[in-house]
Amino acid sequence: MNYFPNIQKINYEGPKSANPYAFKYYNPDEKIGGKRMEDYLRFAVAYWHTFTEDLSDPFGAGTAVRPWDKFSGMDLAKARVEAAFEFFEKLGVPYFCFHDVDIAPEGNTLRETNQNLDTIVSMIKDYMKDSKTKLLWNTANNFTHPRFIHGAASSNNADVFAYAAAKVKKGLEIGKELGGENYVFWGGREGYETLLNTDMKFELDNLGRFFQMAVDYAREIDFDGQFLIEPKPKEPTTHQYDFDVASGYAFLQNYNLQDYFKFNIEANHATLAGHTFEHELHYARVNNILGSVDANQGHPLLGWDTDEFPTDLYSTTLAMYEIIKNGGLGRGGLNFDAKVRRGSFETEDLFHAHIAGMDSFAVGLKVAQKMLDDQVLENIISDRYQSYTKGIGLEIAEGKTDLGQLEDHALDLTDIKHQSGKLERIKATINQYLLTAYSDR
Ligand code: XLS
Ligand code: CA
Ligand code: CA
Repeated sequence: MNYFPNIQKINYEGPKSANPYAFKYYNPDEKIGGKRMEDYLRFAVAYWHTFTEDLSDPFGAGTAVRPWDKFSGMDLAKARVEAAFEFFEKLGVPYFCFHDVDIAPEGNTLRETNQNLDTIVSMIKDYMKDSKTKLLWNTANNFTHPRFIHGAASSNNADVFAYAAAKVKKGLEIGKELGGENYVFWGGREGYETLLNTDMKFELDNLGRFFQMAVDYAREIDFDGQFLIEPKPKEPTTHQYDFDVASGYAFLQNYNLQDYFKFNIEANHATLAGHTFEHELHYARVNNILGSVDANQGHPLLGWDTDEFPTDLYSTTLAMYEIIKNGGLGRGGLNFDAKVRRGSFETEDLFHAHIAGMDSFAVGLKVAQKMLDDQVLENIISDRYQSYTKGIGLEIAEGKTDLGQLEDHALDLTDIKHQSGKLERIKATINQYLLTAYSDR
């Protein structure tokens, strides 16, 4: 069946195109910094937002009109696979991502659920044979079902711990079966509402054991996908254990898991944690734990996870700057963990949204590469830290000083010379790069 009969393959037509079904900036074969755009950006479609999301919100029913809505149960799951591969093909996207519950309905028991998964996974595998779209990552949804009311691996209930572990086991097997390049752990309910009934230390120890078992099982079945932790500070629980990259990294080091995990950084989770998107990317990059990205954006006026498609060019530029400095994303990619707004209920909006997101990151890539070629921020930063290139500064940087020596240096210091941080000039320069990157066309 043809689910998107009015839409042809989306091609690159350039910035002057008025065709809404064309890329204006994303040109897969164009080389940026010596690499094809497609290979740099490694875009992925999120199965849940694009094929299962109904656009309901806490105050209103779903609005999405989808051509597969007429089906239910396993027929619906199969229709979604057909629609998904048609969508991937038309969008020309190299990757997709899913949770177990996105692709197949749950049965009455986990045994039944796994049978449903087997049917759909083998169907997906067949479709993948004729498709260039690969699996960026899959994950277990250990948060939606009421059994996860008090958490999954951090639940007070051992049966739930076992259930969650069994779902991860199946997820790793599916990842291996479909050649997944990564496997994600988002701690949807791994946190707590109140300390008044919570044994935090025990829950953290259990989480550590849970991850260790996953590491061991991946090794046992020879699954070589990169493990990724996806931090989020709150929502659904008040306090989430993987608050941000820094706290997730401290957790991994505490439980001796740091060699097995990198991070999947979501823009909207960064801002919920009170950080910028680029802060989280930067922190991960300098610690060599930047794995993959959930490319979306939050709403500046709303305090929750709005998962909007990324259209803010300033943000995509600063994000791509970090990604380029990281040498790319390796096995990771840019997954659109983003949903169309409730008012954008038509099927075509799914294409418009992805085109907007892909074009926005393509612009970010191009502008960031140009800034790096010209060493714009590098020159500003090295100039700003120049006091550490000579004299006492050089000795501090080389670890050759002690407090006594620094006291000798400081006791009679009277004129400490500062230089301006020049923030406004820097921002004006970035605007200039943003506005001129395409002026040669
Ligand atoms: C929810 C998360 C989730 C993860 C995968 O906020 O973003 O969708 O990416 O479980
Ligand atoms: Ca996410
Ligand atoms: Ca989110």
